[in-house]
Amino acid sequence: MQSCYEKPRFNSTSPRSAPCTLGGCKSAFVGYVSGVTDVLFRRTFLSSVLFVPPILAACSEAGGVEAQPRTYNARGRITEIRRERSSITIHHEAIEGLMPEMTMPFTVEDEALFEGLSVGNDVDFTLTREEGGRYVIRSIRRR
Ligand SMILES: [Cu+2]
Repeated sequence: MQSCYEKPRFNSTSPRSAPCTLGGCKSAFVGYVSGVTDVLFRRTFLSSVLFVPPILAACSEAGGVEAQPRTYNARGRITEIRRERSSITIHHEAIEGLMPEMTMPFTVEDEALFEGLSVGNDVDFTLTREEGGRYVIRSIRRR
């Protein structure tokens, strides 16, 4: 496959391949669909290599969408409240895409979420799975 990057410049004193220029390479890819495709592919590939990593890095630094953990909706019944441990244990129904029905403790980082809750309450709640596998309740309310 011919490409302007490999086309020798016969009128040059340098034996090395010439870089692509409008004047020197135009005839090289006019009429060569595969050549054009190759050039476009190279440009796309180079764009990806050169520009995507900085964009991803910027997202990470800014706390972009990709950095946020997924949120799950769940429901169940409170079986234990350990406010001093920032923990509520809930017998929850199956959480689609996460886990089957079970009784387990959840971390509650926001003190305000404990207000009005008692053992035996049926609740709807949302949780996130943090790095390291910790499950944190983000919102909870009685049904
Ligand atoms: Cu569970």
